[in-house]
Parts: sequence; structure tokens; C-alpha cells
Amino acid sequence: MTRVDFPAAFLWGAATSAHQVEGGNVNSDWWDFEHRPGTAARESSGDAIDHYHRYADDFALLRSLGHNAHRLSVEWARTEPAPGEFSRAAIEHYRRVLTALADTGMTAFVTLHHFTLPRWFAAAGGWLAPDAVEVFARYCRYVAAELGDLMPYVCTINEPQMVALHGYLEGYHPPGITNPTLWKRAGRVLLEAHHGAVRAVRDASPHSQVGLAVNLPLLAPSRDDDACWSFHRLMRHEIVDLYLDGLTGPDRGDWLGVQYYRKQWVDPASPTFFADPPEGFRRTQMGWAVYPDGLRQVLHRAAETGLPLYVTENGIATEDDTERVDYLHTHIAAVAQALDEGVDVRGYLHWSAFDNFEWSEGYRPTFGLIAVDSGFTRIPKPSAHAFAAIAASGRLSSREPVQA
Ligand code: IFM
Repeated sequence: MTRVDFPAAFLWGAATSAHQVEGGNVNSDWWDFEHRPGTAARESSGDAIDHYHRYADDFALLRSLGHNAHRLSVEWARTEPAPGEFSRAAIEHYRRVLTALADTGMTAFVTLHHFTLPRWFAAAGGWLAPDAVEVFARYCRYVAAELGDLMPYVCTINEPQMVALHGYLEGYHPPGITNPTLWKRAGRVLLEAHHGAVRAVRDASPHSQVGLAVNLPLLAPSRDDDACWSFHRLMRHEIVDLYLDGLTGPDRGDWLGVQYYRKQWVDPASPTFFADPPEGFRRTQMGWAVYPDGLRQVLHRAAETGLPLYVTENGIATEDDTERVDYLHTHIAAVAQALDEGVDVRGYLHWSAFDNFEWSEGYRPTFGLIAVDSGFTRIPKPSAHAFAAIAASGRLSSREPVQA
């Protein structure tokens, strides 16, 4: 059994997002999507896990499980319920939330946009509206001015590539569009929106460290033929390179969040653009292929930006918690290996703290270290304790070599 000691300052924690845990996010485009017949959403987010009211107990629980950092999001749809009209009550709510988090001693990573939009912004064209970048920057500036003292780390946008891919090409997130031209346009707007948000946050809260969180699947061609390789190049460009190579200039930010879940095989002949994982790969409740060394590989690719890296999401949807324990060990071992190979990675935030609302898939996939029953009782799983042992000691006793 090998033992790996992480740097003393390494951050350990878990991540959530407002819509997935708070409940009652009725002024958002997602609430509308969940309730509109014919969309891909299978159920309503409803009360989610009522984190909106239970945040203080939730933070105390995570702290007791050894976490020294936590990632969460501020909900734009609550904060700016009408264009340019900000809710004092919403800001005061988030001030209470972030104060409770700071009181536990955990370091806050605060995301400003995690998939959900205010309905009015979506109705005005969302990311394709001519003033989208400025409107988003106005919201970011406001939140940073109001809450910047409680936001040591700010993430502008969660997974811009997935906002573009799921919302504008695959169509199973709002606005439910399946149009390659609009997909490419949305991605470029989101990248520009990140740069605008970095400027806005820095103006309003100069001491906050601002970053972007990108989802980096390890992409491979599903067949060794020209059509497949060329489609692989296109998908890799639109999902990975556009964003990583686009992080240039003074407004690129201070750090980069890497979110890794799986290896994916692109397939130009597939109506979903991707092939099923080949035989031999463990698949999650989402049908995703487990491939720990992909995390090491994408950390190396992200390191080419020269920015300090944080793993801001990594996790598995499974009913079998022993799989989660295994996933944690093998993926944290991949982070350790990347560190050992010289990659500047400074933290690991697991997705997710709690079982929660998994977007169009609803509540069926369970990504949490902590289960939540129908009475909102939190029940830490064995994996929460396995992660606590790693987080509290900063030490991994790896039981398996990382899959090559
Ligand atoms: O639940 C999502 C999260 O909101 C963004 N990253 C991927 C997770 C799992 O699909």
C-alpha cells in the first residue's frame, strides 16, 4: 500500500449549486423548463434538499466531516428578479449563508452562474441576447460589491462548455435548442462573459481570486477512421481547446477549476454525438465510463494555461456507495500523481456534498457523500467518512494503482 501526503495548504471539500440544493427556485429558467410539457426534464426540482433553510447545519456537518473548503453558488434568479432590480432580501440571505460558512472556518468558493438564469434574461434571448455579456457583468459586479468580503474565491461561470453543449446542441438543458451554429456562438459568448465577469468582480472586490470552472471530459474517437478523427478534433476544439486556449489576456482570471467525471468517445454517426462506452468500463447511473487516469491527463492539459488549478468537481452517481469509495481513492490518487508530475493543483472539491437534483435526470442519480431522506434528514454515507479520513489527514493510502 502506497501513502501519499498532500501539501498542508491543500483544500478539501465538496461542491453544490443553488438550484440543485436550495429548493423553490421559481424565478429561474430551469423551473420553467421543469414545468413545461415536452422538455427533457423528468421532474421538478421542487424543494430540492431545502438547503435554503438548512445551510448552517449543512456546513457544520461538512466541517465535522473534515472539509476545509466548500463550493456553492449564489442564485442569479433570486438576486436579480427583474432586469437591473436587485433583491435586498436575497443579498442578505446570501450574506447570512456565507457568514455561516466563514464561521465554520471553511474556505468559500462561490459560483456566480451555475446553469440557471433569471426567467427575464432567458426570455430576452439568454446568452444569445446582444447585451448578454454586459447584463451578466452587471449582476457579477453587484454581488461582488455586496458580498466580496465573504468570497475569497469567485467562480464566474460553471462549465460554460456544458451550458453551450447541453442547451444549444443536445437540447436537454434550457433553452432546449439543437443547432450547431448557435451552439458555437453560445460558447464564444460565455467565454467573453467570463472575461467581462472577471473585470466586474475585480473592480468591485479586488481581493477576491476569480476563476472559471471548466468540465474537461477525456475525449477519444470511437473508431480509428478519418471521419471520426475529424469529428474528434471538432468536439475537442469546441469543448476543451476553445476555453483553455481562450484564457489569455489580463481578464483571464487568477485560477482555473477543473471538473472531471469521465472518458467519452465521440462518434459522428451517433445521433447523440457520442458512442456508448466500450465493454470493460465501469458505468455509473448516468451511463458514464469511470476512468481515473483521465483526471491526471486533463489536469496536465489544464496546466498548459499556466494558472493554478483546483479540482472543483469530480464524482460518481451510484447507488452502491462502495463504488464511490473506490472512485474517491482512484481519482484522488490521480490528483496526487499529477502533483507529483509537477502540476500545480491546490484543492479537491468532490461532487457532491449531498444527493441532489441532477438537472434533466431529476433525483434518480445519486452523487452525494451524504444522503437526504424524504424528511430532509442528512445521512452521511460510508464514503463521507472515507473522504473525511483523507481530508482531515491530508493523506491518501491508495489501495489501487491508477488505471493507465
Ligand atoms: O450536477 C452537475 C453539476 O451541476 C455540474 N457538473 C456536473 C454535475 C454532474 O452532472
